[in-house]
Parts: sequence; C-alpha cells; structure tokens
Amino acid sequence: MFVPFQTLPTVKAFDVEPFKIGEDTYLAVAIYYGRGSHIYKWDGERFVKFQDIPAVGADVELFKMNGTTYLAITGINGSVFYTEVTN
Ligand SMILES: [Ca+2]
Repeated sequence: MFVPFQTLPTVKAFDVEPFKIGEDTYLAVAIYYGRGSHIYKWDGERFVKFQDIPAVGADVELFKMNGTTYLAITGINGSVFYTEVTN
C-alpha cells in the first residue's frame, strides 16, 4: 500500500527516473512542454530542487560508463546527453 508523500511542482512531466550517485539519491524528471527538465535530490526528509536541465523531452534515462553517470533526455528537437561533473 502507498500513501501520498510529496508533490513536486512539475508541469507536463512525462517521465521520472530515480538514481544514485554515491550515497546520494536523486530524481530526474523529464518535462515535455516547457523550458526544461529537473533534477531533485533527497535531503534526508524530502526531494528538493537540485538542478534545472535546459532540455525538454518525454523520457529520461541514466546510465553509467567507466564510473561516470550520464543522463539522456529524448526530446522533440533532438536527444540531449549530459555527463556528471565531479568536483
Ligand atoms: Ca525513462
């Protein structure tokens, strides 16, 4: 059984993908109509906005190659790929 936990203020979101980098948990939300998509990060109690991604799309996927996380958003004007930047 599931009960409502948190509402994220997205408009026309088409896809959501959870992922982890190290011990941190994130949600990538693909927005199909709008200015861009979003990444939220778990702060221990809830998901908070972490980054705006200037790409719109209907699907988002995360994958790892050689220890680096990549994010792909399939869009109406092309598919965009981002790579994790580590400090
Ligand atoms: Ca997806």
